[in-house]
Amino acid sequence: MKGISGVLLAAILPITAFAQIGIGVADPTTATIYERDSLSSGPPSRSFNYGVPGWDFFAGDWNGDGTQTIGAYDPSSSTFYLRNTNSAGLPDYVIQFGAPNSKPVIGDWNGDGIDTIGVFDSSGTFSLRNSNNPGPADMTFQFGTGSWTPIAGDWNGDGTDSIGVFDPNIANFYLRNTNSAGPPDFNFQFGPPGSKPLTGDWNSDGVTTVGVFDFNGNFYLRNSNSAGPPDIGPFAFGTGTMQPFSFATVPEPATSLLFIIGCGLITLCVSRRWQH
Ligand SMILES: [Ca+2]
Ligand SMILES: [Ca+2]
Ligand SMILES: [Ca+2]
Repeated sequence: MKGISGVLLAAILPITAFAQIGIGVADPTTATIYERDSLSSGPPSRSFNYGVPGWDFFAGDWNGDGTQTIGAYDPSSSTFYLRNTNSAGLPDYVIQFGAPNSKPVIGDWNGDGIDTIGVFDSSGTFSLRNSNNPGPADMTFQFGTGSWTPIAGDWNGDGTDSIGVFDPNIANFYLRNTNSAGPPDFNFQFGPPGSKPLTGDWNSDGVTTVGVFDFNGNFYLRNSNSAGPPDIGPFAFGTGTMQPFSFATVPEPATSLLFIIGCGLITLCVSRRWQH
C-alpha cells in the first residue's frame, strides 16, 4: 500500500500545486466587477455587482482555501468588506481598520495562507494586520510617499508577502522583501506613465511580479521584477477608468481529480482490509 500511496501522492502533488491566475477590473462608478480566467483579451468569465460606487476593489484569499475572492474598501470610513466567493452578495467580513482616506493593501504578511488587510496612509505609512477582524496593526512602518499606490506580493518567493509602492507619474516600482522601513530591494520602471499597478504570479513559479493597466484599458504583465518589455500583453480588458486586480484560483479539474483519486485510495484500502 505504501508504494501505491507514494506513487499516487507524487502524481497528485504537482497537479494541486498548480494554481490558475486570472485578471479582473472593477468599474468604480457602478461597483461592477468583471473577471476573466485567463491572461488575455476576451469576454469576462463572470461579472457581478459588489459594494458601492466610489469604493476600492481587489481580491484575496480571506479563508485560506486557495482561491482569491472579491474584497472592497470604503475610504470614507476606512472599512473593508470581504467576501469568500466571486459573486454578488453580502460580505463575510466587515472590518474597520486604519485612518479614513487611506489606500487598501492586501497580503499574506505571516505566510499562513490567508490574505489579510492593510492600509497605506497619506504620510506614506503602512499599517498591516495578520487577521481579518478588528484590532490594532501588527506592523506599522513608513515606506514611500503617500501619494503613491501601495502594492504587495511575494517578491522573493519565500512564502510571505511584503509591500511595495508604485509612482504612477513615472511608472516606477519600489519593492521591499520585508515589512519594515528601509530601502527598496527592487527599484525599476515598467509600463506607461499614468498606469495603475497590479501584481500576480503570472507564470506560477511562486514569485509575485508586477503588471500595469494603462489609460486605454490594456494590461502589461512581466514575469520578473525588473525593467523590460512585458512577457504577457499588452492585451485589452475593461476600460482605462476601471481598477485592475489579479486573482489566483485552484482549478476545478484538479479538485475533481483529487476527489476521484482520494475515493479510489479509500476503496483500495477498504478492499485490502477485507482481503486480510
Ligand atoms: Ca496571513
Ligand atoms: Ca516574500
Ligand atoms: Ca511568477
